[in-house]
Amino acid sequence: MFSKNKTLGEFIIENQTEFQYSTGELSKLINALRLAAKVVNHEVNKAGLVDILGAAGDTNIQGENQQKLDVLANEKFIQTLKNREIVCGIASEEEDDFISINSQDKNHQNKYVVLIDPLDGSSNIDVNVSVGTIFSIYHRVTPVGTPVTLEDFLQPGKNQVAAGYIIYGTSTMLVYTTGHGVNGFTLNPAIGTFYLSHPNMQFPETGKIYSVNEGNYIHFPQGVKDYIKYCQKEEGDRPYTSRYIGSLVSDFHRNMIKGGIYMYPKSSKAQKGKLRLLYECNPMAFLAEQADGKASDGYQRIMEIQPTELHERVPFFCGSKRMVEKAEEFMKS
Ligand code: AHM
Ligand code: MG
Repeated sequence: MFSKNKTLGEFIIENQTEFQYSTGELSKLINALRLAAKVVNHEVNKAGLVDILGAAGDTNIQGENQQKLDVLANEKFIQTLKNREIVCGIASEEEDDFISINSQDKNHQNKYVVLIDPLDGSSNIDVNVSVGTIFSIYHRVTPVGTPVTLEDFLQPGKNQVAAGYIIYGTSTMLVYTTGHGVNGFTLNPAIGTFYLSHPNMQFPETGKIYSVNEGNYIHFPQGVKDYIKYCQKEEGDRPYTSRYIGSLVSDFHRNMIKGGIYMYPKSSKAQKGKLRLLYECNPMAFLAEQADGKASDGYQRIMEIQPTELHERVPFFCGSKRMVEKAEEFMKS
């Protein structure tokens, strides 16, 4: 189908030279994520066929009911990264604490930590709606060869060396950036290979889609209410259209292709919003900026925020540059 297109494997090798001091470690790490993505994709796709649906009974640190596939995806990504001994630490939205790898081994030279939301939007699985995996990669700040510490994970998003997502949609795609633009690869399931199908992805400068859970409207800050009314007003290129899947990766992916804004503001019910800075907002913000878009908490750049805890939440406005700027204008007034 995409026989003329580059495979993800080929693309990774070709672009390895982008990193001046690269030892190939980051390439290997992205390869490991690609492998885990294929395994999880297989599981997600058969979710409708086997008795794997429903809550696993556990609740994660945020007090949410974990679905079986969350647990499974979490295991697959962590296992793959551990087995390949490719990172020195992992933090997952589904784990209370970070995981230190090979911390006893003083010869362990791995430099990178991975933060991951193994299966975001998992409440959509039972109804056959797209879900995604989000990942974020940082260079550790503590010395190589020592056990990782919390400090290695609590870095502002601007320190990310790579970030991406896998969308398990009508087709499965892996979209990622290493700080040199955003590229999207589509999985050909027949042969299990990702092909470069969306080179150099970019948000249109503005768009006509706004994505927000309007069920929370009365609880939103006045700035958000006013911006929503602005989106709905008949004037110029408005009214915009409302599209909300409730699956961040899917809403982001659509808006990046078509032009739009995604918002998860704070509300009187949730003072810091819902989305997690480290596992969801920072990686999406890095992708957005690399794709000519913008990501903000309503007032400042997401990637400037200094995290203070692993599972910190933050209000999130992300998408086409001009639309996010407009939303910020309303927030400020
Ligand atoms: P999750 O990490 O528990 O899956 O929650 C994150 C998801 C996002 O994918 C989505 O955009 C948002 O939660 C939807 O939340 P809501 O149902 O409150 O609109
Ligand atoms: Mg999530």
